[in-house]
Formats: sequence, C-alpha cells, structure tokens
Amino acid sequence: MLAGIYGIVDRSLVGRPVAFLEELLAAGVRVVQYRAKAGVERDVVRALCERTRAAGAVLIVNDDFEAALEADGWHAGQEDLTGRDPRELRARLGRRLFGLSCGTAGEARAAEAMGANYVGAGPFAATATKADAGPAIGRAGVAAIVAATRLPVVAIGGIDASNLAEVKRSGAAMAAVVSALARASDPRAAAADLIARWRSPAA
Ligand code: TZP
Ligand code: MG
Repeated sequence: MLAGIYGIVDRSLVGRPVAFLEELLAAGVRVVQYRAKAGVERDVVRALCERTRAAGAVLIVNDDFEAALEADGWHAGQEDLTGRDPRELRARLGRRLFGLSCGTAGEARAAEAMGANYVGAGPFAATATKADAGPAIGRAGVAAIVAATRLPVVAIGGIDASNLAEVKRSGAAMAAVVSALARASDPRAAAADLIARWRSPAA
C-alpha cells in the first residue's frame, strides 16, 4: 500500500475536494492526504473518506489528530508532537497509519521508535506550496533519511513528472505531490502519468 504516488488534496489549491479526489482515485492513486491549513472540516473528511474506502484507498489527514480518527491515518510534522505523548497518540490511532515528517536521520530513527508507519522527507525540490519548507534536500537528502530508517520514506516537495525518476532513485517508497496535481488542467491524466512513470522500470 505504501508505494508509489501519494496524492495530496490541498484545500487552499483545490476548490472542489471531493471531485478532485475522484479524479485521483480514477487514475489509480491509493494513498491520499487531506491537507487544510485553515482548518480541517469534518464534513469534508467524511465525504473524502467515503470515496477512498469505496475505492480501496486510504485517507490520511494532515495536522488534525481528532479528525484523523475519522479517517485511515494521521500525518504529523515534528511540531504537531509538541506537548503530546507519541505512545498515547500511537495507541489512539490503533490500526490507522501514522506518518511523521522528519528532517534528520535522528528524527527518522525516533519515528520508527514511536511506531510510525512512514517517514516524510523533503522538500525534495524547491516548492512554493509550503512557505516554511526550507531548502531543497534533493536526492542525496532523501537518500540519507532512507538510509536511517527501515520505514518507507515518502519524498515531498516540488515533485512532478520532470523529477520523478530522480525521486525514485533516492530510494523513497513514495512520492507525495500537491501542486503538480492541483494545478494540472486534467488532474486525472496528470496522476495517471505520474503513476505510469513511477512504475516504469526506466524511472
Ligand atoms: N511539505 C514539505 S514540501 C511540501 C510539504 C507539504 C509542499 C509540497 O507541495 P508541492 O506543490 O508538491 O511542492
Ligand atoms: Mg503539521
């Protein structure tokens, strides 16, 4: 399940999240994150979750732990753990996925100890989608995180068709994509193209 293209539905870039999700699912995306920095709306989570489950896909909610309990997983940044007990969070998530963004090998090792299911690493390339994303870490930066953990690593940041092969060569298990899907004139075709490129042995 945690392999290939990880599609992100970003509320600030996508006007109709359910319709957009349906395009990703039709293309074959099976891991989807809902990212809503202005606040995660529960009704949207429920509507998205209904579609992902019908498609045999999973919906992971960014930031909002309680909302994530209505879905299939939670994606956290290091700052989302502040003042919280990771063991308690892991226990409350139960069988749901727990993804954690990590900037260093030490954070990646800690994620494993916390029982995370995957590690997020980036930004792979320059991106305008996340203002505080920091400098691009590229293939070598992602590879360093991959080397530090047995968990699957999800590369993120500035990923599109032009650099997907380089992402794959970093050893990342997945490539997470926001704007290359949200800004595409045909998100279904864009997602299908990324999936085909990821599966291509030459990639
Ligand atoms: N975390 C690190 S970079 C990033 C996030 C959420 C933004 C990714 O967006 P895009 O548009 O795919 O570069
Ligand atoms: Mg967060």
